[in-house]
Amino acid sequence: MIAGLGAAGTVLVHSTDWARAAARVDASVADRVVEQGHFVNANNSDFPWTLFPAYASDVREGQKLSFAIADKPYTPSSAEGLDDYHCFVIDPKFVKDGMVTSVNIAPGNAKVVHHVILYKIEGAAVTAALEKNRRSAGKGWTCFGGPNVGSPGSGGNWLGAWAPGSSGGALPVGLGVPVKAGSLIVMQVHYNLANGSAPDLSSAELVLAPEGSSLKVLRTNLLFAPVEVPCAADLSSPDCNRDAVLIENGQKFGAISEAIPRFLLQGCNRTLADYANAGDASRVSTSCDNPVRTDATLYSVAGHMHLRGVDIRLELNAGTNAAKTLLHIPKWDFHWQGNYWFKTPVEVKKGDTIRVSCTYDNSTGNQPMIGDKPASPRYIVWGEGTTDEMCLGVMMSSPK
Ligand SMILES: [Cu+2]
Repeated sequence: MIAGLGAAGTVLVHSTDWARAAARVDASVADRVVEQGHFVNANNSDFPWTLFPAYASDVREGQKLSFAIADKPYTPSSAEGLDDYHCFVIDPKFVKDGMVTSVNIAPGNAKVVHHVILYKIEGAAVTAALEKNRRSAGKGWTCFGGPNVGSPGSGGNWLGAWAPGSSGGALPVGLGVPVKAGSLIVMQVHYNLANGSAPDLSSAELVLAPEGSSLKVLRTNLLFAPVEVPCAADLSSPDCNRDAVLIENGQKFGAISEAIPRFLLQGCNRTLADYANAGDASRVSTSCDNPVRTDATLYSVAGHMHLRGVDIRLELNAGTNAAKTLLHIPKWDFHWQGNYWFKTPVEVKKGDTIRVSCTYDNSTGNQPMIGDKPASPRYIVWGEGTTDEMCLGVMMSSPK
């Protein structure tokens, strides 16, 4: 049995709902811009982004598909640590190939839901996902990093995502995320239990383009940089030992979590020596030039770090005369992970680079709260836990 299929049917999208959503989102984002002065572009001149949902006026009539993680709430738990990543399988019953033009994800319980990612499961991965679901009696499975059913990485299998600050909704006019007949959707929910557990019933709503629409393909790209953030130089607890942290993460999140920090250093031409002199650890920076592999049009950018991140930047062709800042959030807030849609989409070419740069504050006075106590300082590597860190850029683009 496949858990989680909610009511699916043909209904029209009502533009009044969208207008309300747009007003609410615009107001809240605008407030934060004023309060925090978050956004700076390369020349401090024109505000390069428009605020989501930029395309809400373009409400297309199509088929709406609604589903939830399951038919009853799921209560997260974690044998080790504070994070439960759970993958739920949904059969959307796609009988034909199609294009998704709107993705709305509704986190069920804000106390515990830290992100939701919808993955497209196609081809051989369908069998693997059904088998994992069967073995869990339809309850889904623990899934750090992704569904782990052999589907491609780097964002190619993303259908949509929600994280604090996301607003979701209609995609830009003329674009859609392709879905295949017979494919499944895995809904990965990251539950953080730093404030205890609580039942959740997250859900999502997709709009499919009417048959015969000719839309360009929109896809998600992920950009990475290594995360190597030592403790302040005057600390020497076991938690501040990188090797010990890697072993602990391996036990919590599987062997791949020990390998990822090494892959990131190699892929970005870095060594640990680049991160050796952290001082009081209040400003530890990292960056990586990610190659653009195909000519494409960029439509949106987003940044992702966890609780110790303070600054994130995405820059096209950094260090050249043609350098262009795509996104800069100089006062990072975990609740600011939404997509920023370019007013004018940005053209990129094969051979260009996109540098993702992150800065963290791992000083003793800036440790995240676990319940009512601050966490003890530790060496931070790339990891799935809320108290680990990531340095991730998320873009939506259309290949030429
Ligand atoms: Cu993360």
